[in-house]
Amino acid sequence: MGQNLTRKIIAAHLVAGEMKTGTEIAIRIDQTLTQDATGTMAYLQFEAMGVPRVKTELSVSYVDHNTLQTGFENADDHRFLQTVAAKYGIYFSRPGNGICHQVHLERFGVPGKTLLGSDSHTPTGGGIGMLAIGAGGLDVAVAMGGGPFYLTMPKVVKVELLGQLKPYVSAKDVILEVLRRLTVKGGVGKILEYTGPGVKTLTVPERATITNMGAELGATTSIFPSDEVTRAFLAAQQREEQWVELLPDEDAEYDETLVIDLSALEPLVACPHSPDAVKPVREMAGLKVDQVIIGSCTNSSFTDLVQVANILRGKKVHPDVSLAIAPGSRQVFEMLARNGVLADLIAAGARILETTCGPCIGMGQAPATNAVSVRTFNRNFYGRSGTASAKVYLTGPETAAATAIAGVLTDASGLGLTTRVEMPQQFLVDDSMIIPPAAEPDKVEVVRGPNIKPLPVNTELPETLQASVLIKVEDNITTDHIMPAGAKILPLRSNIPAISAYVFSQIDPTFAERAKAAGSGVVVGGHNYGQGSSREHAALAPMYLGVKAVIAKSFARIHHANLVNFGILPLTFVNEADYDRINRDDKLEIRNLRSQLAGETLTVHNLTTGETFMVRHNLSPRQISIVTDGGLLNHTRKQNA
Ligand code: MIC
Ligand code: SF4
Repeated sequence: MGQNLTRKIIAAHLVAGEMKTGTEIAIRIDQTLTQDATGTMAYLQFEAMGVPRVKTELSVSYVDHNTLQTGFENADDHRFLQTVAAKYGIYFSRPGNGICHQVHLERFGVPGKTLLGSDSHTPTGGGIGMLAIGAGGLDVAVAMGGGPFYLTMPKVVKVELLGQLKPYVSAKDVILEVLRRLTVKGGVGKILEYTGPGVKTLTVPERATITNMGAELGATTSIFPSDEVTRAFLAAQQREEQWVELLPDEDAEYDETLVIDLSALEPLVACPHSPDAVKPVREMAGLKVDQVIIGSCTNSSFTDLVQVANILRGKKVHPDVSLAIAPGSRQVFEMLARNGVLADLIAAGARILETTCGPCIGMGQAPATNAVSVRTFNRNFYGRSGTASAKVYLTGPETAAATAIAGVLTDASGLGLTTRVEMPQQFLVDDSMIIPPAAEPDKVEVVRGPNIKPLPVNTELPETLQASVLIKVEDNITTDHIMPAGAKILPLRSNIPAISAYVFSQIDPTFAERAKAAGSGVVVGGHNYGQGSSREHAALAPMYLGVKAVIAKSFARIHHANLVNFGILPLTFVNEADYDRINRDDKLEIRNLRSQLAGETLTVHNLTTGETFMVRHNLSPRQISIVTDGGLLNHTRKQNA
């Protein structure tokens, strides 16, 4: 039987393990990317490793998240990132150059290469045929130092695309349909590989929209083949020489199959507060809308915004709607300015924002109390917009633009669109906002502002672990619940003592105080605990507050890895009914931790109720030593000593 594309790329990069589904493998990483909100920590960790220069083929540091400079903190971090990049051999994409995933696709992505990024939407690169995976900053730091990336060998799902999208249906609707079918935990342990005759009808930016938002399935990543469409994209970016054809074998085997008829799709919307709460726009049409925002790494490409302009041209934004538009990159922005499309957007009444993540991560444009906000983004988690009472709906650009004019949620099928926007033959290429590493790195001094605090280090796990249940939460808790972002908290990303005060603050503002007082704590969670972002702060800050273990029904991939990296024990219930028998403030005890970890299950004593229950760990021997040593940095230090 033939091989699928995913297995071909993994095989070409495999450095340890066997490609057996569910077992731990390690792969070589060709490229890395970081963004500023996770990057400061990643580079502090890289510095701690003592490697003089990155060992990857290419590493890029982007500034796109923390760009609202309401105090010195973010600007200080940018300066730190720029000097670290110069010193250690990393390309630096300046603030204003665009969102990391959009710029990486345009200027650096190469089919068949592996990309590890400290951002969960790194799979955007799958649109160009890369094996692009999101991870915690520490894993990315290790990869920059030349170390492999460890992951569980995933199942490969064949997503067969048939037919062709109607002019008013977009790539966003394809991924919303996948989310509707698989849910936010349906992709855990899987890679989605897109195949079939429908693939060639989608441009690279459209493919990238689909692989980008595959992150919301909890998937390891998503990937498209590299074909003539990919070649045309690279040629338009003046990088045709980097193209290689990459296809699955004709008789390739897959673990599962999903068939999607593109011709049958209609405009879809994800309702509050989850990307998988998907319905046809038609069913929700007429809902009064207060805000529309178009942008983010999912839907801010040149073709997306030209389509938006085609809908807005000659019309005005509804008087009750605030429309904001953030182009995804400087390339997109400048092209819109030069061909006059920007003028159409301005004339319609759009508020044009910087080419950054912006409102997607709560950096400005928080909606009004109880407002309905329609966004072309990928996440609508509770509170993420900055307004807890707001209701955020996720749609494609056509629906968003039509809605901005009508003032109510509007199905784009009635717009009379007859063609889809074609990808340009030539993009405007100007890399002057990407600074190459210094020619004389020894002369570069890394500049650290007062907001950059040293990395806290964990201690070894004790033989008998005694800890109080600090909080008990339900299914699908996101990292935005655990460690919120937004304009107020994000500037503290390089200051763990300060940011830790906000852990779980949206659910229980007393958490941080109680955790500190308890000294040693446990978090109890439901299914898919820690879904969403790659932010390791959702492990690092709880660790700083004394959290020693998380007992959940199941975990999201990146958060599970981050817990291990910082020495917090991730455990799952053997019998899910035991979740109901634990209460906040119960005292739990795990005896003989190391010998129990040598087996598959552990006994937990609930000292408060007098009951015992069983938990499971699915850690490899390597991960067991990392976690018991108090995290990867301690573990590495111990091994080197
Ligand atoms: C997000 O979309 O949640 C973020 C902000 O890009 C995060 C990274 C972060 O928290 O810094 C992600 O997706 O990993
Ligand atoms: Fe930025 Fe939003 Fe994309 Fe995260 S999802 S990288 S915050 S645009």
